[in-house]
Amino acid sequence: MSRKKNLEKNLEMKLNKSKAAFKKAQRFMPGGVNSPVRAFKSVGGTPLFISSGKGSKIYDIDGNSYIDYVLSWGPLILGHAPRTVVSAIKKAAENGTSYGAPTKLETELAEMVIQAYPSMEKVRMVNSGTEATMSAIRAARAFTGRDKIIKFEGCYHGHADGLLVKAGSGAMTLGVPDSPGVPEGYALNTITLPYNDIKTFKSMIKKQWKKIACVIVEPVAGNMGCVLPVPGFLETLRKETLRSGIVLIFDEVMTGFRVAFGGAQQQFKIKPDLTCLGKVIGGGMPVGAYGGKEEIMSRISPEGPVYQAGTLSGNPIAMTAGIATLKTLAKKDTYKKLKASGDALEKGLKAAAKRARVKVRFYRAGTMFCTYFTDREVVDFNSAKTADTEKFAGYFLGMLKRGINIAPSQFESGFISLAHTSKDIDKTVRAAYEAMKE
Ligand code: KE4
Repeated sequence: MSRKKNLEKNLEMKLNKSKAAFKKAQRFMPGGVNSPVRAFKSVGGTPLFISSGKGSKIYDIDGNSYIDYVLSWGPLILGHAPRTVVSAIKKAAENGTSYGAPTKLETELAEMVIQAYPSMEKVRMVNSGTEATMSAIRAARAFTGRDKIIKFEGCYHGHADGLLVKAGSGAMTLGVPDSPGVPEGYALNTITLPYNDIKTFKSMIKKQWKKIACVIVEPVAGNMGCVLPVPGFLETLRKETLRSGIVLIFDEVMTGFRVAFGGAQQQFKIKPDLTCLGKVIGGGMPVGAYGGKEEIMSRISPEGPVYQAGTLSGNPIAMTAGIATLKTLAKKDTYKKLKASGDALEKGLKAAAKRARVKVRFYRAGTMFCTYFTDREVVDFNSAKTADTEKFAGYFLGMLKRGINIAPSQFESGFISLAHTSKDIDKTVRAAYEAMKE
């Protein structure tokens, strides 16, 4: 039996109710989940069915509790069920959940986002990061009249067809579909390059710039674990796109309000033409947003001809949750506190690995991080894939049985919230040492 299976077998945890719930869920939903990563496929075991969350903790239906570093994949930077957000949602719900007509709440959140992201002169609210990136790409194609896009291997921008494309083997790195159901034609317009590879990027621009509408990038990559941009990478993207009239899109769905209040663009002082946001700006409710230069955004319907719409876009409950969240984040010392927690966790986890004599590489950008089980420097998808996923699965299960919930995949980022206490972090570091030693 594989290590993973073995570990799962002797997980001294009561998971009977989650097991039964998962069995039933699989009868009605593909894989029993509404988003693949939740099914624990890459780590084995039964996915936890959650009954509630409060602060830094989540509770499963078997009564087990966990300090949570998934935080709904990023949105819950204030922790679970923060009082201010929950009470604001309750109050707003009394007035109705959606009108399909303008409300002042949308303007309020839009103004808060634009204040935090000065590169965004105009913004459109949508319901997910996927909608944000697919709409931003459409806006870039309309603005430039060009069809091709450049993305980077290991970056994930949601599941729109043209983005489920991997690097083709061809010298032109023309895309090939990365999922059944994506037509060849879509893939051919997507060029996928290695992340952080400045040379390859520059030569591609030289060859193809006339056909390229936009470059879309995670300014800190959070979907192959956590990979930082090497010095000069983002600056080169900005310089080359500016020179060739290509739209630079920063996908800050994950980094927004996480790497810093003003996102990676504030941290790295780069001004993109368009920015995509999500996760944190909905405070746990479904919100995405895209925006940027007025000359691009003014072409979006109904101001311009580029069509994009959404029944629940900007709905009052989601706007209320986002406004309450950003108001708390805008308070003095919030990011000082978040940084202190991040520093403590990083220091503790590195020390735990050293004491357990396990080779790991730990990367962090603000409140997002990743522990890779490899001794190789991780700078792109290929180096991320040198991580030992079996070792990671053992670590994941070892943390779970010690009451720590981390992302169930080596190629995901972890997140810290304002609700995580130093006690939580001490317990996490102790558990990590024991799980790694195991
Ligand atoms: P959504 O459509 O899932 O709201 O956003 C897509 C998206 C776009 N851009 C970036 C940088 C993202 O990280 C995401 C979504 N992130 C994943 C986490 N790896 C969401 C978790 C999931 O798919 O269940």
